[in-house]
Amino acid sequence: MDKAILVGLNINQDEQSVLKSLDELEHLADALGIKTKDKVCQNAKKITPKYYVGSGKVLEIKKMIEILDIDIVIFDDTLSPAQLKNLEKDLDVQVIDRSFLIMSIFAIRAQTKEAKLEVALAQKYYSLPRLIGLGNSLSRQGGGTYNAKGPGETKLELDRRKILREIGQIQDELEKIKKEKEVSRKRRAKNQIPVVALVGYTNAGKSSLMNSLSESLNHDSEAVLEKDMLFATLSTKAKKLQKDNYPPFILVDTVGFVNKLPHELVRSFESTLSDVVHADLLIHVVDGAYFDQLQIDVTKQVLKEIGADHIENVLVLTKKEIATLIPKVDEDYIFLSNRTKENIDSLIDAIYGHLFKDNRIHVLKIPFDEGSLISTLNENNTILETRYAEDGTYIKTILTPDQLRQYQKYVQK
Ligand SMILES: Nc1nc2c(ncn2[C@@H]2O[C@H](COP(=O)(O)OP(=O)(O)OP(=O)(O)O)[C@@H](O)[C@H]2O)c(=O)[nH]1
Ligand SMILES: [Mg+2]
Repeated sequence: MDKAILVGLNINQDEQSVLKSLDELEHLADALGIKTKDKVCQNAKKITPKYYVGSGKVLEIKKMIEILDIDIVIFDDTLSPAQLKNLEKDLDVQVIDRSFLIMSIFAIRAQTKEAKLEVALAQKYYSLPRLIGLGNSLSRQGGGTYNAKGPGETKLELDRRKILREIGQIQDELEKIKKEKEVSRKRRAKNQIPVVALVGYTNAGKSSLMNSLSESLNHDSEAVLEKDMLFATLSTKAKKLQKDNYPPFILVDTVGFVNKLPHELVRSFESTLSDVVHADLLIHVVDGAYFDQLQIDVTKQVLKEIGADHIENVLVLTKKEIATLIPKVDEDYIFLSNRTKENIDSLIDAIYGHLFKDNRIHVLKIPFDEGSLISTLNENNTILETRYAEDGTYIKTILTPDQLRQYQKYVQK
C-alpha cells in the first residue's frame, strides 16, 4: 500500500474548511488504496509560483518523507505543470494533485464504454499541458502507478501529436454514443414521458433513492448499485416509473459531484451528463445526516457549468433516521430515509406535482376506428371515466399541455 502525505494551502479562508477538504482528500486517496500518513496545511497570503506552497514548507515535507517513508505526495489543489515538475524534482517522490486523483478513481470505477471513453478523454486533456513535466518520471519511464506525465522531452512533439490524435478518436466515438442517445431521447419526447434526474454530491444517496422510488412504484424492478463509496455510480441508469393510475415518468440516476471536480472531467462527461441537461425536473439529493452546505453549493455550481441550472428542482435530504439534528437550509426540502422509507411518498407527490402542474381534465371523443389511441391513453394517462356511445368512445382524462395540442381534434368543449 502506498503511503502518502496530503498538502493543502489556506489562502485567506478559514483553516477549518481546508482541513475538511483534506479529510475528503484522504477518503479519495483511500478509494485508490493509498494510505494517508500525515496532512500538512500551510497558511499563506498567496500561492508560491514555483512550488505552490512556500519553499520552507517543501523542506519540511521532504523531512517528513524520509521519516514516514512516504511514496507519494498529494496536493489538494490543481498544480501547474511547472509546479509539478519542480516538486517532483526536489521531493524525489511521486507528486500528484486532487484532479489527478479523482480522475484515477473514475478510471478504475468506469464500467460502461461511455464512461471509459469519457475518463480516458479527461486524462488526455489533463496530460496534454503536462507533457513537459519531466523530473522523476524520466527515470521511471512507463513506471509509476499514477504516472501523470509523459516520457522524455525529445519525444515531446511526437507525444503531443499522438495525444491530440487520440483525443480526436475518443471524441468521434463519444459523438456516436451521443447521437444514439439523442435518438432515444427524441423517442421519449415523442411519447411525452417526462424525465426526472437525480443529481448531487457523491455518496449522498442518489442510487439508494432510485431504489426506494422504484420499490414504492414498480415493485419488481432490478436494483441499482448503492454503496458507501465515493463515485459508486459513474454511468447513467434510467427507469420508467409510474404511480398507479398516473402517467409514467423516467427516473435517471447518474454520476455524483465532488468539491474541486476537475474541469477536464466535467468537460469530458458531456455525454453522461446530457441526461441531466435534458431533464424536466431535477431531484437534488443531499446527505442529511452529515449535512454540509458546501455540498449543495458544489452541486449548484456544476449544474451551472453544464447548463442545467435553469431546470426546476426539488431539494431532498436523505438519511433522516440517523440524523441527529434538523439541517438549516434557506430553501424548502423534503427530509426522507431510504432505510425506513419515511417521506418517500411525499417525494412522489412532489414529483407529480411538479411534472404535471399544468395538466387539466378533458373529455375526448375517440372514433371507433381509432381504437389504438384508447390503448395509448390507457397506458400513459390517468383515465377518470370511459363511456361508450353510438358515435365513439368518450374518455375523461388528464392531459399535459403537449397532449392537449396533440389531441385537440378529439377534445369535447
Ligand atoms: N442510513 C441511511 N443510509 C443511507 C440512506 N440513503 C443512502 N444511504 C447510504 O449512503 C451510502 C451512499 O449511497 P448511494 O445511494 O450509493 O449514494 P450515491 O449518491 O448514489 O453515490 P455516488 O454514486 O457515489 O455518487 C450507501 O452506503 C447507502 O446505503 C438513508 O436514507 N439512510
Ligand atoms: Mg450512485
